[in-house]
Parts: sequence; C-alpha cells; structure tokens
Amino acid sequence: MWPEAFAARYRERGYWTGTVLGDVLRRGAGRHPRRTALVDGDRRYDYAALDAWADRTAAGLLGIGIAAGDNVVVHLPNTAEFVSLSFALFRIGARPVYALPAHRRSEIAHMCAVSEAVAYVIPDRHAGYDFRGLAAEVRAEAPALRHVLVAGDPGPFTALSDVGADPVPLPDPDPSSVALFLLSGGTTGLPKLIPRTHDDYAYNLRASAEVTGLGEDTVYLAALPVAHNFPLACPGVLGTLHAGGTVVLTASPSPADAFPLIERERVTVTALVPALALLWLEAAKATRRDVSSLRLLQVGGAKLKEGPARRVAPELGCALQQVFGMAEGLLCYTRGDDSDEVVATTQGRPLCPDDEVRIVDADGVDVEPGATGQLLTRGPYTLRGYHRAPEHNARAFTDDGFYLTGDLVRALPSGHLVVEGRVKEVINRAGEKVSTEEVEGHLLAHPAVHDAALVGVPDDLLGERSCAFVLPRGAAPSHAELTAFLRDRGLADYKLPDRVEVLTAFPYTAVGKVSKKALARRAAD
Ligand code: OOB
Repeated sequence: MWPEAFAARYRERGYWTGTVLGDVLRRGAGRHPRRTALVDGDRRYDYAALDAWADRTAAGLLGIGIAAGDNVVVHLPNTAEFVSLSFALFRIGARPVYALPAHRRSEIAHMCAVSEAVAYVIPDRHAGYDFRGLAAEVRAEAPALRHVLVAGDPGPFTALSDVGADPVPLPDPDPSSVALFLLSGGTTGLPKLIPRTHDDYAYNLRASAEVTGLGEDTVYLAALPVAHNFPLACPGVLGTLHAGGTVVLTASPSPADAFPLIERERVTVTALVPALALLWLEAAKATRRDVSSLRLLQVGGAKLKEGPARRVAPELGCALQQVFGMAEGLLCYTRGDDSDEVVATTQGRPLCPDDEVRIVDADGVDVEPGATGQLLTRGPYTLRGYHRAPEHNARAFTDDGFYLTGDLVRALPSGHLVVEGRVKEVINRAGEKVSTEEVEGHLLAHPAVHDAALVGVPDDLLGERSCAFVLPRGAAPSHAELTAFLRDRGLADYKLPDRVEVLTAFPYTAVGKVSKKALARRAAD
C-alpha cells in the first residue's frame, strides 16, 4: 500500500474521496431509481432493482458466513449476476478475485490458493463449457474453499439465486482497504493478484468516466469480458453506473451479436481490443444494422496501428479514443480535444495529474526527452505491490515505489505516450496476455520435451500469435499432442501455442541465454 505521505497527498488533492465502491450504485438508486442501469438479454434492471438485488445478495452472503476480508473467486461471464454479485461483495467488504471466462483449472486453482478464497462463483455452462466440472476439480485442490456458488443450474453445488436474504445492516468497509483483486497479465510464471482499494478504484472509474465524457445519456456496451479492468472500470461498467448511464452486456463481441444490440439499445460507447476493432471495421461496411448511435469507440489492450485508427471515424461513424492501460493501474487516454493526428498515432496521456511517469534505459537511467525506454510509473491508482509476492515485488518495483511496466514507450512534448514495444516476456495475443515463462513451464512437464521457448510472432489480425520452439527428448511431440497436454493441465485456451517448431538446438546470446530474438526472427520467416 501507499506510504502515508502519498496517501495524504492523494486525499488532499481530491483523488481519494473516501468513496466505497458499493456506494457507486447506491447513489444512482437514490437519485434516479427508475432509470435503466443494466440490460442483459431480455433482463432489464433499473437502478433501484439492481441496488436491491445487490443488498439481498449481500445479506445472503453474510448469512452463509462470507465476511469482510474474505476473498471470493468470481469466474462469471458478462451477465447481470456479475454486476449484482460484485456490488454485494463490495458492500460487505469481501473481495472479488476476478478470473477471466477463458481461465481453467491451472489459473483458477492458483488464484484460489494465493487468495485463500472461501468461495468460487461460476456459471453453470458458458460457451459450451460446463464450469461445474471445473469447480469439482478446483475444490479438491483448494482447502480454504467453503462454497461453490452457481449462476444457473447448481448441480451438486449451491445456486447463487438461493443466496439472498432480507436486507440487513451492512458493515462499513474502510475506503483505504482492498476492494477487489485483478489479475496481472503475468510477466513471470503464474498470474499475480493486484489489490485495488475502494479509494483508488473509485478514482479510476470516476476520472475515466469524466475523461471519456460519460453521462446520464451514456449507453455502454460491455463487449470485452467484464472481469478485465478495461471494460470494468476504464470507465466501463462501473464508470457508466457512476455516471448514471445504462450498461448493456453481451457475452459475444462479434459484430453479428454486437451490432443488433447497438441498434436495439442505441449504444453510445464501447471498448474493444484492436483485433476486434478490425473485425468491426470490416463488418460495418456490409451491415444493414443501424450503428449510428455510437459516439465513441475506445480501443486498447494492445497497440492499434495508425491505419485502422484512421478508419474508425469515417467507417464506424464515431470518434476513437486510444487507451493504454494495465490492471496494475496507470491509464493513458487520448482526449476529445486532441488532434486527429494525436488520436491516430499515440496511445494517450496519463489520466491523473499526479501519475508520475519515468522512461528509463536498461540501467534505469532516465532517457533524453523523446527517446524510447521502459515506462516506470507511480500514482494514486497504481499498485505498490502484488498480493503476497515479496520476491516478485522486489523486482517489479523500484525502491521508491515506481512500478516497472515492462513496456517500451516514448513521450511527446505534450505528454502523450507512444508504445514502441516491450521488455517483459509476455505475448500480447489480441489483448490477452500470455506469460511465456508460464507456458514454457507447462511444456517442460511433457516427457518428450527437453527444453522449450515460447515467442510472439507478428500477426495482422491478432497483433501477435505464439510459437513454441521445442527441443525433443526422443521422438518429437506433435502440435496436437502438446496442445492436448496443455489443455489437460488446465491451461486457458488462449495460452496454447498457435504453432510448434521442433529444433535440435537453441540459438544462444553472448551471455549464454536462449536468444528469444533469434527465435522470433526465425518464427517470423
Ligand atoms: C490492459 O490491461 P492488461 O493488464 O491486460 O495489460 C497491460 C499491458 C500493458 O502493459 C501493455 O503491454 C499492453 O497491455 N497494452 C497496450 C495498450 N494497452 C495495453 N499496448 C499498446 N497499446 C495499448 N493501447 O490491457 C488494459 C487495462 C485497462 C485499459 C486498457 C487496457
């Protein structure tokens, strides 16, 4: 957490206001109870109804013994339950640990273990996958887990809809306490948990709503998985509810599903990763759907190229906002009054006047203005340490609390940043972050794999795809065999190598490390 001098400054300057996240919805319910807060398919909830649902769930959770300070792994897709449950947890001071729908046993078991979660919340089925089977496996490995709650048919577990009770007086969470955990993209090994406090996340969503121009007339389409920081609070679902707008949920961001919703609900704002933005641009040419209500398209999570960036306004008929952010904190946005040039060619500038940014060379020395280097940052909504990861924290932060983002950027005199690459060992596959070390670890567990190295290969659509180079032990395993093996180990699908290449030796660097650069060149050829 932040040293007291910083906390005092952030309060004094009005970033930290003592707001708890449960009140974001409470205030809207008081001011405009009958306005539509949330749309999930045919289900529509006004602010009062969503607020009452969250209160009933909060009471029910307390009733089954979930209390302030407890952690709950929330593994729900974009559904109304995700939203009501989140507010219920915020209100009792229990902390959601947000898993992505694509995560499987490996990731979930790890999250349960690190957070000592007391409950795990799943849908019954989603996207053709039965989460109850997963829950049974996870439960066997997670001694602290007391409850599995299911949205839908509970099978052997408890129905989330049965966890409801008449409202009871709720505790008052400390605004400086942890409100939720987000997952890091994972620079090393397994994903790390990022603690976000009520104060810091309330600022994150409020300031994001302001900079994005959200208001009561906003209709926000949550097309990306809402467990991710971008659609959750940048400004996303929470920022929209803060602004008094309407959130529309969809589990599928494909144009075929999203465009009819945009037409039906008169959606004004949405957020996409570049790969999806490309699909939408293509689909917009041919669609008969009326998407003219769209006012703003936010694109982030990976670098949007200049070409597609310039196509957004003419082809989708809305403004573009580039968003360069991270679950760890720092958010950069292009602004409404930035020139077209800046919006098309930069990844925005930091949200907060007190976001401190340094750009350093390999020795940690600040580069000349305009030169490229690693981005370091510190500020009122950027973490000071991952949850229970002292060794990793010692490497991921400077002594004075700057977070090493692993991103290579350069700054314009205006403060806008241009993302030029990265130093961290992560593959950014359509905005989904794949830790090479994590996947290599799983590959090495295969009996026919002597050594393995995963690299990113540039890809027009996804930005990057993954290629695994393998040194076999005996007969070389096939791509299909390795994929099946990794799936079996409970790895999320997006982490499976897109390609496997078998080598007899790795190229090495001068200091004797496997040369990922040489491998990447080879994979790109
Ligand atoms: C967002 O968050 P994460 O935690 O999934 O990933 C963060 C990383 C950044 O460090 C950077 O490497 C990459 O994703 N990234 C971008 C980018 N936005 C994120 N790289 C280039 N250009 C961009 N516009 O991805 C995230 C969180 C909140 C808002 C938006 C994105």
